[in-house]
Amino acid sequence: MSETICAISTAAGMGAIAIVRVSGDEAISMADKIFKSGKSGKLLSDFPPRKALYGNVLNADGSILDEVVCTLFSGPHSYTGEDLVEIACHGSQFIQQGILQRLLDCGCRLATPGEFTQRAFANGKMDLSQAEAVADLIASNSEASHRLAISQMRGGFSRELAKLRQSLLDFVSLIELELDFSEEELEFADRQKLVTIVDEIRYKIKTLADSFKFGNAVKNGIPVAIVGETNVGKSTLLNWLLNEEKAIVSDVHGTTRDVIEDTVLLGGFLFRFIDTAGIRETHDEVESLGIERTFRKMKEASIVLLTIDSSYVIGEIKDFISTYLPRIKDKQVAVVFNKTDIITSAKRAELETLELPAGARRIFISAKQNQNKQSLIDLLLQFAKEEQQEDRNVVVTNMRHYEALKKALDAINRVDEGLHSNLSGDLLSRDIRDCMHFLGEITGEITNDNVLQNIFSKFCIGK
Ligand SMILES: Nc1nc2c(ncn2[C@@H]2O[C@H](COP(=O)(O)OP(=O)(O)OP(=O)(O)O)[C@@H](O)[C@H]2O)c(=O)[nH]1
Ligand SMILES: [Mg+2]
Repeated sequence: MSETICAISTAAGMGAIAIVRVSGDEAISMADKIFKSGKSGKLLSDFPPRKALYGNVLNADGSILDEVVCTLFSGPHSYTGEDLVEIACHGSQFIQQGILQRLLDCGCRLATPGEFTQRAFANGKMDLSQAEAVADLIASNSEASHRLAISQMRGGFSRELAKLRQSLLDFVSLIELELDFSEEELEFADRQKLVTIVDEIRYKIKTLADSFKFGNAVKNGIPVAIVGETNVGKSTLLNWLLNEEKAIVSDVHGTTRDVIEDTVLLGGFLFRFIDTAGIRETHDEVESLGIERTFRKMKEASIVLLTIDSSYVIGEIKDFISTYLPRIKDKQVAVVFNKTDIITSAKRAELETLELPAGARRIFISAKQNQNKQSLIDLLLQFAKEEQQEDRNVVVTNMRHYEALKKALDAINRVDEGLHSNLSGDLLSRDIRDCMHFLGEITGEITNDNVLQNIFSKFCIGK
């Protein structure tokens, strides 16, 4: 017996139409208490399910609260797997609250965030990774994040995990069969064949785990670190890219002391621009901590904009580039010559011919005078396309899944080592079961209340 819950599923505030959802054993009988069909005055329960019915929601005294359309889905053929009623009413907040209050008076309870989806999970309508994808879909803000969320919600990732778990199960069965017959010293499993199977499984888990870098960039924005010496115009550049006065700009060296970041959608890609504390020698403790963060962000980024004040003397620019550029490994790098509005054409020619290490791109801008922005954006888009050209079937976008995959990978690595060192079957079997356990955590086959609460509390109410 499940408690019947209700919530407004549409966005808070006034809209043309709002939807109130009711789910649980008594959803239909409660709806019957407040809703009568338009002409005939029949009850919702008089009609077959999955039909939209026009009618009225009545106040306790029988007067009309609103004209609505009610849709009935009887369980298990509903989103939650339970009886579910959706009442589409006019979007006045007064009406929405009025309908909700009528339901509460009938004994319904307000749903907690994500409770409808949690019930869908509990009733086997979807696994946990699919439920999480529902939240991602609602939050998706670019073509790519939308594509990944849809694919995960439709079960692409779940199927991949189910295949892996099945291979592991077949594998562990063989080993455990051997254990049952250990007295007879039978070997059912050809060790060499097992090594091949483990290699395959390991490769697949690793591919999934590796896809997280890409998936995370799609969901949270491709991280672009803006780094350079103090006062070169990094914060000005950030504000310029975001079209917003996000960071404080001043001609005092060391203005930015902490990381400031925000996302913006450019040409269909979500970028996360990260402004950092300028690099210089300092005895200021807070500033030093800020500079440490600069290096950390630089390491974590996919793209680095090494920003230079073009008006500095050429020797200093060369020193800076040759000190810091080699430290930026495995990333897309652009040396951004800023403040081109205050340099001579001779200086510019010098900077244009300055030797840069292979792979680093060069671009001239004036963030303050709004010069050459489109070229910078084009360059960023080119980087983004290279970053995201991966054509994977399944991409991991969720940190929880990534953590579980890493643990599964450790476990399967132990199995591999075990096979090579002739580890006994019972120890092998334990590591394989560990690996299955971690994969099961992703889909929710293995879970606990804390994990569930943590996941669903981040949902919107009414979903
Ligand atoms: N002429 C000119 N001045 C600029 C340009 N970009 C930034 N500035 C100026 O340079 C000074 C420093 O700019 P910021 O954006 O605060 O520099 P920053 O690199 O963030 O400095 P820190 O946070 O101290 O590391 C400000 O006075 C800006 O107005 C530019 O393209 N041309
Ligand atoms: Mg700054």
